[in-house]
Amino acid sequence: MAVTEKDMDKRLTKAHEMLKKVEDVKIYSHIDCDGIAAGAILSSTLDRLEIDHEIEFITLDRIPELKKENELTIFSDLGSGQNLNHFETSESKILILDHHPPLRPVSTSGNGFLEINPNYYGIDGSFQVSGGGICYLLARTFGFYDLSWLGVLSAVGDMQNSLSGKLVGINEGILQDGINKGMVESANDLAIYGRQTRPLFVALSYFGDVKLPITNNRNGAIQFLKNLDIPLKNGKRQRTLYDLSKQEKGRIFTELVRMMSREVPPRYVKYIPRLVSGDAYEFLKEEEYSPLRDASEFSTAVNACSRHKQPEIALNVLKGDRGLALDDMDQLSLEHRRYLAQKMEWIQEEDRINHLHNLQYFHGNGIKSEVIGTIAGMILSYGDWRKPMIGFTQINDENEGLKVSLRCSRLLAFDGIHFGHIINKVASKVGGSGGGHSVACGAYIPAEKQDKFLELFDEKLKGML
Ligand SMILES: [Mn+2]
Repeated sequence: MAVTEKDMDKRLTKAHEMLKKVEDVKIYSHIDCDGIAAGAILSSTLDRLEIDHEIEFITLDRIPELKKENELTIFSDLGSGQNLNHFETSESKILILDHHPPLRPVSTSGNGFLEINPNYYGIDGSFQVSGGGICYLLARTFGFYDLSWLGVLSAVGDMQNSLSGKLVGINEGILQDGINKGMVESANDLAIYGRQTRPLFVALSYFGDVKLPITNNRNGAIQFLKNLDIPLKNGKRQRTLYDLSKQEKGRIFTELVRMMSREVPPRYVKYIPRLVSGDAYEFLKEEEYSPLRDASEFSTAVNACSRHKQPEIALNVLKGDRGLALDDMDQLSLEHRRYLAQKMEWIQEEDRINHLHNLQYFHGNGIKSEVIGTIAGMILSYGDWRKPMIGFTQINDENEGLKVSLRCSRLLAFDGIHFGHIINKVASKVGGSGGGHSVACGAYIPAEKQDKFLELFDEKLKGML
């Protein structure tokens, strides 16, 4: 008998019943934007049900050392891909709410072990629903529709909309709940980051995927806007994308498409509109021109907290604290930007980007492993956008191994390349492990295998780009 989405609903009902019976819960959630939003949804749900709970944000490598201490243990945005045998045999009830590819067969559930994962039902967890989305589906069984905006943030933070330019599948239903509640608005817009907070010419100068004459060139971006007869300021204030009229956005769209078409090989031209526009999600209860108003900017702020190992700050903001926690979050965002700028400068001052035939890479000696991916993405616009950019750095002070992060233009993914799958294969050939999205992925490898890893990766890409 085929399993269907209805069977997932049945499991959600079971999870609902499970929650109603417990008094003491521990939540382990993944320490990234999706995982923190997932934690906020669960914690808000348990608060409202008046169930005592603790929450801890962890990296995947912590799972083997965790011990059962509570009546119910919930794993959110993680757990499906990890061995949990040491939990299955314990007295504690286990609930897994994850969207990553599952290790165990769908039939494992029973005896207080309940795993809810969309991949069991033919629903792709990489773009149809996030970890936070699954948690929201559970919250919704209690009627907590107002938590839907967190499900939208989870999906955007997990880059579930990055290839299609919009939220689809279960994500779209969650978005609709947010719209119905008057908390979220969705509109097609220019796909330029920094909608609320960045002066328009700055935002344009960071516009990525393909290197353009305005890329990393603020004066060029100012001239670009002047040529299109688009004012830079409203009175004294710099305008942001949020201030532009439909007509102004239309002019920018046309000009960006024209500019890009000149830069890319002909086979990529058909993908360009997808790079330049996409749906934007606005949180209507947040202040205008604040980073919380835009889903993409909000997810960056949450990531700044997680990358500085302060997920509780983001959790408090997500649960509604707009006082002290928000001040702390702003401060961390500022530190985060400073750190990135400093490291970017360091890479560029001695031209630390190395080139192989089919890829480019840099050694981020001393760059925190939490941000090596972000840096790889930023440095891509200074290298060759036609090839993936790979960054290496030490996993941490105690561990000799290397963390590897890859970023590339979305054009390569539109053309059918999935770097998450490739890095998984290459990393395992050198005794490491890896995976992730088509355009953003990573791996852990033994330090002495770096050269071999690069050689195999370069070889693998031969004829693909
Ligand atoms: Mn996730």
